[in-house]
Amino acid sequence: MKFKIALLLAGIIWGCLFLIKLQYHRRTTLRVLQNHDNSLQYIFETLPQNTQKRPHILFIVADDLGFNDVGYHGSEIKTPNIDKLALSGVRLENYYVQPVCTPTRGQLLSGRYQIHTGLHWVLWPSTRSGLPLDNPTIADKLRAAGYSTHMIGKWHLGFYKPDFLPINRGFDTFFGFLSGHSDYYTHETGNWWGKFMTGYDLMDNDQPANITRYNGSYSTHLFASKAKDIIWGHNYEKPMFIYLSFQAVHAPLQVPENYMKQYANITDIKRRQFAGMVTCMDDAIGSIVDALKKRELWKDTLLIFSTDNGANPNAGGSNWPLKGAKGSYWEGGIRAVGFVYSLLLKMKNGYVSKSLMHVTDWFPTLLNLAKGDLNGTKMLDGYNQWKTIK
Ligand SMILES: [Ca+2]
Repeated sequence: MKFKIALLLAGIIWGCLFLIKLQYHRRTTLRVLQNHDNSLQYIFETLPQNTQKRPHILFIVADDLGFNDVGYHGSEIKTPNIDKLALSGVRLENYYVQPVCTPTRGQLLSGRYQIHTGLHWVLWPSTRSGLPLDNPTIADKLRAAGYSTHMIGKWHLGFYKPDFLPINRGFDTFFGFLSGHSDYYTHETGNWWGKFMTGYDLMDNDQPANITRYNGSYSTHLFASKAKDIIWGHNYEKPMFIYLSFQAVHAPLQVPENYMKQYANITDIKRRQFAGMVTCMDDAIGSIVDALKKRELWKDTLLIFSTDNGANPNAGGSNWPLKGAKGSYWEGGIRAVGFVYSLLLKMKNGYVSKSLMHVTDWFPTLLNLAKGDLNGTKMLDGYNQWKTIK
C-alpha cells in the first residue's frame, strides 16, 4: 500500500515537473521566434502601457544643421525654443543619420538602409529615380493605423513620375518643394553644375502652388504658417502626423533682415546669415508649439527634432568639436542634433540619452506608438527605441 502511495506521489511530482518544463520550453521557443522577427513581435511587446491615447506626432527635420548650431550645445546662435524643448525632453546625444539629404530622408521614411533602396547619395532633379515604390513609407503605415498625415517642406525623394510624389506616398496633404534646394523667396531651383533643372519648385499637393500668392514668402515663415493651418483645421477624432521638413538652414544663405541684425557681433558674413536663419527657424518652431497649445493638442503630442546631416562650414554651419562635415562619414557629417519632447516623457525631463540610435529607428518606434502593424513592409533595419527614449 505504502509503495502504491509513493508511486502515486512520484507520478504527481513528475507530472508537475513535466508541465513546468513544457511551459518553460514554450516560453523559450516563443521568445526565440519573437527575436527572429524582431520588428513585429518586439513592437507589440513594448507598446507603451501608460498611454491609452495615441500621440499626435510632429516630426521636424532641419536641413544641414550642425552639432554646434543649437544653443544647448553651446553655440553662439540663439535657439531659445529649441533649447527649452530639448532641455526639458530627451536629448539624443548618440544619434546618427546619413551624411547627405536623400539617404537620411529615405531611411527615415522607409526604416531601411540605402543598400536596400538604392538611395546612396542626393537625387538631382533630373535623376529618374526615387524611394522605391515597394517600400511603404511611415506615412503609409500611420495612415493605415488611422492617422491623418501631412507633409510640409523639402521632399528630395524623387518626383520623376506622379507615383513618387508625397501625396502618393502616404501623405493626405503636401505643401513644399521636391528638389534638394531652392530660393527661399522665389522658390525657384537653380542649375548648379548642369545637374539641376531650373524652374519654380513649390507644390500644393500634386499641383504647382500659386506662384502669385507665394512668390516673396520666406519659406521658413511659409512652412510654419502651413503647419499652423493644419493644426487649427485638425479633426480631434483622429491622431495627427505632421512631417515638417524645413528648407532651413540649407544653402543658399538667405535671411530676413531683422534676423541678420541680431548677429551684428558675428564678423563672418556667412556665419551671421546662417545664425539668423537658424534663429528664424527657432521662432517658427516656437510659434507652432504655441498653436498646438492653443488648440489643446500639445499634451498629446510627441515632438521629434532631427537634423538630416551635419553642417556645411562653407555655408555658415559648424560641427565643432566634431571632425568632418556634411558629405563625410566623420562624426561631423553623421552625428546628428536630435531630441524628443512630449509630456508622455515627463518622468525623464532633462534626460540625456547616450544610447546609440539611428535614423532608421524612427519607423518602428513611431509605428509602435501609433499601434500600427507591419503588414506589407519589408524587413526593417531600424529597431523600436521607445524603451530607450521614454
Ligand atoms: Ca541636408
